[in-house]
Amino acid sequence: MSVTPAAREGNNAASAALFRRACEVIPGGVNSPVRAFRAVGGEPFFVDRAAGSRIWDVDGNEYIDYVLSWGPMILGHAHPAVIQAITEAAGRGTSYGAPTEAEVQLAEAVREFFPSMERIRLVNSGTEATMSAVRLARGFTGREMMLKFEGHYHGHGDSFLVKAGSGVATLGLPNSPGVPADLSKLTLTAPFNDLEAVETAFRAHPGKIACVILEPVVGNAGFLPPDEGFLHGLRRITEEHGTLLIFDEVMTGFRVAPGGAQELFGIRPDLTTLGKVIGGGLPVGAYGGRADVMDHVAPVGPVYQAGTLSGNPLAMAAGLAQLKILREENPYPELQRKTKRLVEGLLANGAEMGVPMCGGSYGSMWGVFLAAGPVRTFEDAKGSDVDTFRRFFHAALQRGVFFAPSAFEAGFLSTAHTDQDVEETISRARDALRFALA
Ligand code: HOZ
Repeated sequence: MSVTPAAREGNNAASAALFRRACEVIPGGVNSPVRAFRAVGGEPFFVDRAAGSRIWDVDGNEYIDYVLSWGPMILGHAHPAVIQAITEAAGRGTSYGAPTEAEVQLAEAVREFFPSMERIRLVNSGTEATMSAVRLARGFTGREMMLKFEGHYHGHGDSFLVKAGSGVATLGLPNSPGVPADLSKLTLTAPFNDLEAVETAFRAHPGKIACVILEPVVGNAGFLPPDEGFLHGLRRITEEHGTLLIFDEVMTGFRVAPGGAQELFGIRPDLTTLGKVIGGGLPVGAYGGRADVMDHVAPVGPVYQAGTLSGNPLAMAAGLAQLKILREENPYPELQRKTKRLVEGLLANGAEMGVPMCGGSYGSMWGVFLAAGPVRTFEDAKGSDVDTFRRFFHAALQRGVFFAPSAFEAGFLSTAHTDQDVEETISRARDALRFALA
């Protein structure tokens, strides 16, 4: 694999030393595979601190951050109101294992943004949310199969590790050992944006499919928007077959629009999963939806799901503080304007240098591919120029811009990113692209 030398060349000794230590005690030196930079080569930097639109590594290098903890930091890093809320909550104790008002408040706040989530169960991660939603769909319908889309990533639950996106795609692991074959057989897949393939799956398995789950705007295979009519088509097909439609809005929630993709495209899914933004950077997930379905969850119903740290008071405080600001300040038009400008600038760089590039954004979620496009499916995404992307990624990092370390991940923008940050990024990215092509 040809990549540029390790990023921050000449000034990465502390990160390199930490990575060597980490590799001795942590598999691959990281606690989540994409962080290891395997898709782009070289070694990850280790973070010292972050504030606003910036993140600093332990060698003192500063980056404009478009990863933003993979989405949660919509107000930027270390927003004072969020930090204050966490600090105050911590002073009252860090976990109780008994209900609190803050859990009710967060569930109510989420429902204001997502009216389809009539009842909500709070969990600790997006993975927990999706696993629980699928179990619920199976319990509610009495059916065992589920349908997902190629390149979509719904966390690392067993049933989802079939043709998954994100790190699974990045590392070229189509499926994961350790997932029982009998379970994988229950996961059907279809290409994204292909309603005919979905119809075919339903014809082949009549009365057997409990749910269709998808990222309505994909972030884990790069940024892939749905074709016009695709989501409405899924809604129609699932209704016809008595199958639950699950929108995994862990990435899109509060990002593509305040009320996620369901608001943007005007669809009411049966169940929704959330994470990231609702925790303000602390570990939180949620699943929710139709009351008659959610009332099958224990203790009301028989579908079991539980968690010692679910509804953790620190996470509730962080999430509430963040959602309060989103509701009161409505930063969405500004976020959208800046994100559009960023993508437009990156694409203009490509055009200037004759590099085939395409991309887009909704709200503050965005992505570009080194491909002429259109990129509509995971197969299309895999056809993009990943080698040039690797060199571009490192060249950008060396110029102080942190893009996602994989061609198959979406980017984000926060309210802390200024117009100047965006223009600076476009200009540094122009230099980085020139270097990557040289
Ligand atoms: N699954 C995340 C990207 N879509 C990566 C999370 C992480 O590595 O922190």
